Amino acid sequence: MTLLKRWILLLVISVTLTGLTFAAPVIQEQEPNDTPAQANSLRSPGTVVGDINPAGDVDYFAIPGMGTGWGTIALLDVTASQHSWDGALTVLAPDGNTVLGENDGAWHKGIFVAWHRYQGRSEHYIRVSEQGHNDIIDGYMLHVFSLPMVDRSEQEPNNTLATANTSSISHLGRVDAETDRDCFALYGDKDATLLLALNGDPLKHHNTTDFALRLYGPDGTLIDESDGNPAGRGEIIDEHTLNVSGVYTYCVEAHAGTVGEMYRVGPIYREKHYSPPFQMDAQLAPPEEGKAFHTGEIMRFHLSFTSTSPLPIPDLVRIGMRYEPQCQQVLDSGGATITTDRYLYWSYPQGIGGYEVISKTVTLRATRPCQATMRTSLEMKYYKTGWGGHNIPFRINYLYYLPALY
Ligand SMILES: [Ca+2]
Ligand SMILES: [Ca+2]
Ligand SMILES: [Ca+2]
Ligand SMILES: [Ca+2]
Repeated sequence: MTLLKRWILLLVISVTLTGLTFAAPVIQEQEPNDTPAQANSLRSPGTVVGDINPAGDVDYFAIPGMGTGWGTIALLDVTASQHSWDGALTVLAPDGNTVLGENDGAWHKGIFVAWHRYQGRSEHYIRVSEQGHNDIIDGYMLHVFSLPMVDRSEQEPNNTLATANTSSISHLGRVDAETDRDCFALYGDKDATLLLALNGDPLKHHNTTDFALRLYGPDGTLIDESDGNPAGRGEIIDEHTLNVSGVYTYCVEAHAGTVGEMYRVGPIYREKHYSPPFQMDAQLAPPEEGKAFHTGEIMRFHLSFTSTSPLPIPDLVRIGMRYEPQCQQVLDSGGATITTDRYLYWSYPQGIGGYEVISKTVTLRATRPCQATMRTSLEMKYYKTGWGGHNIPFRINYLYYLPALY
């Protein structure tokens, strides 16, 4: 597959991804759901409410496998239960048997599993039960997220808020010494919710490191932390609502354990994956609103990308434009770094700086009557994501249709 085709494929995936919201309705479990074969279907992201009742009940939920580039985070909230609060949560492979992740740690509402990679596209299973199988949970709520896993490596030095790595969707890192601290920065809007999840043993190496996860606000003060789980387990900061817009930093530390053990960490922002804020605009300079271009006429296509956060966007960023070669001829590509028979791309292999503005103008000639659409695209490799962009329809007509003269 050519690079371009891969990018287009990635873009298609990403456009679907960007459409995800957490607005999916809360569903109620339907018994019997005691085996993988009886599992209730659950959308992802999704929420289901149910009971472990009678004692010994187990509940299976089937979630769509998203491929090995994706992973899952699940949280079991048992605070509504009048009986046991000892929930157990297991993520199972499509065979319904292989355990991918289990009880990675406790949070203040129950138990969670974080950042387990799907085995493929077949259905996977999430199992809810009670830890001793000897009590009831009368009211639990299970939240499930499916997210791309990019596992960007941390880049040292990143020990301070000032040297934090730009947060991607997920990171693999290691605490190299007891004094090592790994920080990741993201831009958050006021009133947005942030969930931070850390898997303390992503490679299943029986880690003995006791990790801690801390969140710092734009003014550098500690605003939330999770450090309650034992060695080899995860940590989670759930649904933290951001008080102001600005740069938030989360840091991973270890206060005991084996030097060099790895963790996986990443944010869920507004109930989906995080990518940086930006604005993209496009305009086709037409003669007048609603009027068509004439053959031979010059068409000017303006597009701009504006980063609206102070954080740099690392790694390859590619801005693109599609035109219609059947009726448009490119006279000036605006310095495009890649041109094909239908697309122009401007590539920024080292990424884009904070608040950077990129503006391009492409000059074309209308060559033939047609009705078509120009389109913009944006790809950000660091976030394994992109954006479908604008669709700008246009028409090109002959100069005049004269009535027949007799
Ligand atoms: Ca049940
Ligand atoms: Ca059941
Ligand atoms: Ca490190
Ligand atoms: Ca570090």
